Amino acid sequence: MVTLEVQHWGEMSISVPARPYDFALTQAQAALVIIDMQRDFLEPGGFGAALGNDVSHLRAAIAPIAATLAACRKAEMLVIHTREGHRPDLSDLTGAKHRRGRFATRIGDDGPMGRILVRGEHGHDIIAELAPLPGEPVIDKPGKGAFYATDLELLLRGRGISQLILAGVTTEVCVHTTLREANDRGFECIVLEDGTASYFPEFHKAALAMACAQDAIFGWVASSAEVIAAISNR
Ligand code: C5J
Repeated sequence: MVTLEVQHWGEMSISVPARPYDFALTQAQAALVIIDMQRDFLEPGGFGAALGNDVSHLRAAIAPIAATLAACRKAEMLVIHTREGHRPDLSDLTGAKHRRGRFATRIGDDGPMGRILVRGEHGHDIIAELAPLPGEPVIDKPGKGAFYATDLELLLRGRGISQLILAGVTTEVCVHTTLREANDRGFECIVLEDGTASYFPEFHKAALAMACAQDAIFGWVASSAEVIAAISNR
């Protein structure tokens, strides 16, 4: 007997040129996760600046992320945004995180964009260029990893997602922590090399190299153009 298997285009895998080898992207099972593209990290006067960083380094990732976001929305893929930050009473901020560092300004203090890294403040929100659309989940996370103390995993599993396209900032901190958390949970991850950024260009480079070392120990790395081409040329 001959059986015909009819597959929806989204269930077929598309080969994305990537490091260390091509990534088989199954669109129906993939989500774009944009990590912490918040004013507090990308604009002067926020958390990133309070830690002594030059925030301008992160802005190069905006255009590649915006292009990937547009392609994923067009393909009707799940898009998830995350924000690092805390409750106004700081009850979800550990003492260790609060005390860390020797700078005068800390999480919860007043800054030019409101209280630093506090939910509901102007600085805590996502930059206008990448603003979530109604219906796109926004995950508020108190830690560096997007899985820690959030409902991200529940949400992904509920929608049958097994592959993540990771973008955002910073490459070696919140993106990498999320990559590692996702990998241990069985998700296949592809990190956008130009859709992630660090205050330290050398850390960005090293973090990407670590992500895909040892034949994809944590996952794959690809340019936004390669991912967009794969999604768009279905
Ligand atoms: C940092 C983040 N760098 N989103 N947070 O503190 O990477």
